[in-house]
Amino acid sequence: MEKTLLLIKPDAVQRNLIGKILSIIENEGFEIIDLEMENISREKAEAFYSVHKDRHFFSGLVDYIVSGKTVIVLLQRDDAIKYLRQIVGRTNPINAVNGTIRNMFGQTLRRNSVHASDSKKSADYEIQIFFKENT
Ligand code: 3AN
Repeated sequence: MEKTLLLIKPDAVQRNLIGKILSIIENEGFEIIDLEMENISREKAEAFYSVHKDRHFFSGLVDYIVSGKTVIVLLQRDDAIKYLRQIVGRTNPINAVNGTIRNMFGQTLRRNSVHASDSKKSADYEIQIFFKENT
């Protein structure tokens, strides 16, 4: 079994989509191992998105993720990382395939409702930011 991290971002939390998104995740065979809801601190957000620190969108991305509550979900499933990316869909909701989470709920490139770890290396890094005891 593989672990991965899902964030339900402020745009989705504000629109009462937590239940809908978690229900999709559970129906796709993921086990929710741990879950937290928090106002992510700027320090944690900058660490979380540190791979993007030199990109033009970095400060806007950090401002957005600290702007409201986020639900942080530790998931487990066979082939969890790749499978979650598949059901989440492309980064920009405009490009996300029909039926994917970002296609159904995403609003803009920034307000794209969820984050999913994109590799084993980033999953390990992202999980220890929020769930130290599970790594
Ligand atoms: P993904 O979340 O699909 O892995 P990344 O890691 O490339 O996508 O980007 C992380 C986040 O940064 C995205 N979810 C999106 O909100 C934001 N982002 C990515 N590219 C841009 C861009 N060109 N302009 C503004 N925001 C962006």
